[in-house]
Amino acid sequence: AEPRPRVWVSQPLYADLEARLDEWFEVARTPRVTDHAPGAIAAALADADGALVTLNDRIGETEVAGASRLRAVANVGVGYDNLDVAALAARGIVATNTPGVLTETTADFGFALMMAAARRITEAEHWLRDGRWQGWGFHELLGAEIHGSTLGILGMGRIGQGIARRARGFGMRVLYHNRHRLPEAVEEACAATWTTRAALLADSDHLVLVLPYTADNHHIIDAGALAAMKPTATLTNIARGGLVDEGALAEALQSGRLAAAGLDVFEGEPAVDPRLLACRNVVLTPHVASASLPTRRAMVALAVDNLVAAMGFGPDAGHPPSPVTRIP
Ligand code: 8YV
Repeated sequence: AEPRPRVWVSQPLYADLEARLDEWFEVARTPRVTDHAPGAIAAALADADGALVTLNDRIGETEVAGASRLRAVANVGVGYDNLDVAALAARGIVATNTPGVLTETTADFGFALMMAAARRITEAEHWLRDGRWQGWGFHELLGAEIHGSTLGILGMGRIGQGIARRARGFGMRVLYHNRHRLPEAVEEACAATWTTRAALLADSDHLVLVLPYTADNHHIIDAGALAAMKPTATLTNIARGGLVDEGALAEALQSGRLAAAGLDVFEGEPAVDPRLLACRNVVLTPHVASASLPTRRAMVALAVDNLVAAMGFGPDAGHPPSPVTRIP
């Protein structure tokens, strides 16, 4: 009999969902990538026909150079900047992601992080825990308003639209900027108005980043962009750390050029820039915006569906539900 295709699962996910892979494949499992020696991804891919990976796994030219059997890479996550899609496509390797299933959970978190930054929630808690609460203070820990303020959304895809829908219930005015303006019906459904990037920076009281990270938008929020924002504004990033010049942000937060920030993602994560750690007025979380059990399970289930289908098995053989590259 034909040997079964081999797939590599780059870190333990959910055993019951991964078990579906055992129906079709020989499965090679490894501890998470942070434990891998350099070159471990290339070695794991060298004899794999398919792979189930996460944002911990950077897969580019070097990793696929010796992967002569590799046909599909299923990413657990909607963002797939960890994959060099052009390098994969050039070798006919199908790449997939997990859009849709994490939209609402991630939008919930983005809204919470924005509110936490604006209302100084973690700063207030640290203040209390440090024993500085000596009686109710009229002037302590004053934050920025949410209701009646202007929310700016940079990147108006599924998650951005989810945040816009939430903002409506908080009585916010919603502006957005996106390469492509949304159809009028969608704009109406989330009560959001398109504006230029410059106007978005200048007019937002709270700016939220929800755009994919590409070579074109590296450090899209740099010193110049921060200088264009209101000094009373907040910045929230639940997309990718590389969108923000963290040194410039830390300086803006320290100097009072920007009121506060909420960051769930970092350029060198899991390392966090010490200049940000030194700021009081930033809420820092370890890339957890999609972290609820139902959502994480749905992401893995979709990634498994994608991998099975991309490898030519199951009911959707040849038609993975969410490819990011054109299927040859
Ligand atoms: C994931 C994310 O936790 O979906 C994304 O783009 O950043 C997170 O939801 C991560 O991608 C896991 O690989």
